[in-house]
Amino acid sequence: MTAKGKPPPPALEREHGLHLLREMLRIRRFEEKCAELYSAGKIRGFLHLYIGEEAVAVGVMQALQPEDAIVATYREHGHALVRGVSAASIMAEMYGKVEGCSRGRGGSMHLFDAATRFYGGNAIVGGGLPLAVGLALADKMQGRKRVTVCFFGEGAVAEGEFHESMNLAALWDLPVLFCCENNLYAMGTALRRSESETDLCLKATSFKIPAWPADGMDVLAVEEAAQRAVTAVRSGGGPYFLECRTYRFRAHSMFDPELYREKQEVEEWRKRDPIPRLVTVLQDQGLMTEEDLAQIETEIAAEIAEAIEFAEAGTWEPVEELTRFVYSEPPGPGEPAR
Ligand SMILES: Cc1ncc(C[n+]2csc(CCOP(=O)(O)OP(=O)(O)O)c2C)c(N)n1
Ligand SMILES: [Mg+2]
Repeated sequence: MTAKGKPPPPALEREHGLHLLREMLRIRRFEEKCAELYSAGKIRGFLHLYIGEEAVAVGVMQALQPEDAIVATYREHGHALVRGVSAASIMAEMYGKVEGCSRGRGGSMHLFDAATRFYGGNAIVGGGLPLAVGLALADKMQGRKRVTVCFFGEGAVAEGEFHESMNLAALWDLPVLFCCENNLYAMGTALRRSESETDLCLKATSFKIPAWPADGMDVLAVEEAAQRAVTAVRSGGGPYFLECRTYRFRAHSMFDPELYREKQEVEEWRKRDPIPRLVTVLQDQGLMTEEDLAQIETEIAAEIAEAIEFAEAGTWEPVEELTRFVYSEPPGPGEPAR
């Protein structure tokens, strides 16, 4: 037991530590490349980077099983990558090619992959919360022991959907983990300028939902908190709220001049970058060498290069197909009416 009476965290194993580092680096390098491709006009539309926040998606995802479901926001490239949606199909989606995970129709904000139960990619602030509650309700009604994790920014707490979703999840004891990625800003609006109560865990407990904060810049802390939360939800404890305190190092999107925060503040948070932080832990514990790190970087560079090649070689949807999936199609000969 530690001085505070908490059991010490389990020792970090080399393979697991390297896995966490690889996943965070995959997101970082993938998105750095996306920013370049955006400037080159290869990726168009909106692009919201997760750089700085990687520890949250990577840490939480460790606690999930393949049968669990994920709902995320428009800042979701990292969540999709870690969940197992291929870098190639994500890149093709960003390019708008048919080979993309949403047939090139969604772009950066609408990644979707039924096979990994990755239910978006939602562009509407707060829009994912009722979807997650619906998924969890279906599981509960059908007696399945699955968990739905809903990632959303702290900006969503200003939306009615947040309050409605929290209320129903608590009232109906639904197996949903609300994971709030509190990066302090909703576009250019600081949390303290828009909310009278800035302690988000207090908001959750007002719905009788257990709530805990976690250091969102420390992947090990997030993983530990997520394991605790998911275990509680899976064992029938109803919903749970995890507030991951984090920071985005880049602008809100590619169109943001960042006039609402001081450069000094960004520099302070950069000192807590989750990637060098884990590198230090792994090196201090003798779990990783410089060669390991170089090898991980080489593998990631190859994965991204292949993803770009795949997207470049992809096909544009023919104009005559553009109205497909917009209206329901009449049943074919012998098919039942839809
Ligand atoms: C209902 C709705 N209102 C406004 C917007 C415009 N908008 C896009 S992102 C954003 C900020 C959301 O901030 P937050 O939830 O904290 O997520 P973050 O971008 O920080 O990850 C806003 C207001 C929107 N997409 N949906
Ligand atoms: Mg935010």
